[in-house]
Amino acid sequence: MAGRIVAGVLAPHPPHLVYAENPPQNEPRAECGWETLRWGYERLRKSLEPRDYDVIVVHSPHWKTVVGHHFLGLPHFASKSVDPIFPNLFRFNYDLNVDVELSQAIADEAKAGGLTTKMMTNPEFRVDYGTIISCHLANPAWDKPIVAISSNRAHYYFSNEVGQTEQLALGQATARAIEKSGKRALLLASNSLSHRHFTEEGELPEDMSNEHIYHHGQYLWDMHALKLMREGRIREFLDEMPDFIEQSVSECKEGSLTWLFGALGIPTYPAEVHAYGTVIGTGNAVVEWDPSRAAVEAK
Ligand code: 2X7
Ligand code: FE2
Repeated sequence: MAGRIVAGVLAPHPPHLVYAENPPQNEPRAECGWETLRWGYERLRKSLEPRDYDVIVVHSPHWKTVVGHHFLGLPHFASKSVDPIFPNLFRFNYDLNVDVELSQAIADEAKAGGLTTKMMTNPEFRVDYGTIISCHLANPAWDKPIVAISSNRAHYYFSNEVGQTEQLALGQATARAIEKSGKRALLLASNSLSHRHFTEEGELPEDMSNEHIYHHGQYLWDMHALKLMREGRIREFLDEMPDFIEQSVSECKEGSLTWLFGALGIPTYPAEVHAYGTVIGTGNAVVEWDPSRAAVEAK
């Protein structure tokens, strides 16, 4: 049977969310915090429950590669991941399995489509915190293998438009490889939306009296982006994304969400917004696309 994408999710990775969940893998302990977003992830997990899947494919802003798109290429990685900016919040002992067969198949498909790719086969490689956090919040049981894809710097070295073209092509290659694999895949785009953030942390990180959107203009951009997602207007969103990136310093510049749109075939059906909230002033949303809705909407 042909493989398929069971869901595509915008699954942001602020380390604060894992910190506030207090999983046994993370060393620091929290009292509470960022409930709106954490409950959004809870709603996402409930929504995914009836749809079984074989593998999680995640594209992360914090594995930054200059030459081409890189893929984890060994079956197992285990180490401690420490957030370089927030070591007080995130020191996470990870132990994860990789679906190397699918990883290689996506890399091959992308290469055949003209992209530069590389498999990461260094057993000492430290998996980035974006990959770990999005995977943990979507599936805290860690009972599925993952495919992890790096964030190529084409947006930075060339332009937002060139980066976007690359990421759409990578997404399309991802979808083709999944279809040929016969596997059911959950896709995670790990980026935040608006991304201007505070430069000083309060005494207690989870003191929510300090948490708010950084700037009204950023909030307006986030609400506009979410409106387009909820109305299935992704082609328009892609047309506006270069401006969104520049004006809201959006983490979409890392390409994860554009990759997801490429993999989903630029959806025209409505997305489900499970939550929107800020973390140190940045805008974050948990948003799900269910491709089975494409058929329903087409009727
Ligand atoms: O990496 C991040 C992020 N994207 C958003 C908010 C806070 C911290 O880290
Ligand atoms: Fe980030």
